[in-house]
Amino acid sequence: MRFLGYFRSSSAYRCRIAFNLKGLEYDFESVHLKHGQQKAAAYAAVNPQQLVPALITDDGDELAQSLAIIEWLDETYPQPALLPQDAVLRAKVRAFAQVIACEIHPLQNLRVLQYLRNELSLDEDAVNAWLARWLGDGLQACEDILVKQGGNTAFCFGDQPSLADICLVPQIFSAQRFNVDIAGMRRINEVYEHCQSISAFSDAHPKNQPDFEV
Ligand SMILES: N[C@@H](CCC(=O)N[C@@H](CS)C(=O)NCC(=O)O)C(=O)O
Repeated sequence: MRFLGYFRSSSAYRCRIAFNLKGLEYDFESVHLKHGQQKAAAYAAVNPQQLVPALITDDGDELAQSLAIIEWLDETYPQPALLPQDAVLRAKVRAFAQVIACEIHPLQNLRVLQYLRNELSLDEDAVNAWLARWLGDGLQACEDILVKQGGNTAFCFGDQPSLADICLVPQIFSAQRFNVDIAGMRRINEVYEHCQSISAFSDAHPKNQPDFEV
């Protein structure tokens, strides 16, 4: 498998955690987002949306969208399962993942921040206020969902890692990176800390990637 990503991309980070949880090897190719390599013809031919990550399977199929890639991995390499057996719990895990992937993450994406800075001419204070608002509100919703769920398991939705944890950990990394204050969100911080103690999560951290830059 060829995995095309970038160390700081939280969508790629999700996939790295999934690979690690399943013990899968892959060939990594870095797509340098700050250098605009996602817009180069070679990458756009793989993913016309010009966003990372992308996965090229051993059969040559080209997959995009981190949640679709992770579900493909889960269907192709079923152990350990990343979605619960129970249909209701599975829907809750998917909903939580989508809160992050569909509602929070798109508002912090590089192209969105570039638009705010370059086309709307917002200064850094305004951009930071944008990030604090949308990441803060979004992660507060994640906190409230997990508290409502019971809030007493090792991972988001039980004692096994799932797609929910795979999405939560990179999103908390992003909040830290953008200096969004989430200190009062006890439950998501607790799950994050627990995940950091597991090598599948810690090895996937951006600082441990071959293309890491300060
Ligand atoms: N929903 C997509 C999001 C992909 C995405 O937005 N990737 C970001 C990095 S996390 C990207 O490639 N940004 C490049 C840009 O904004 O130009 C997924 O889950 O894969």
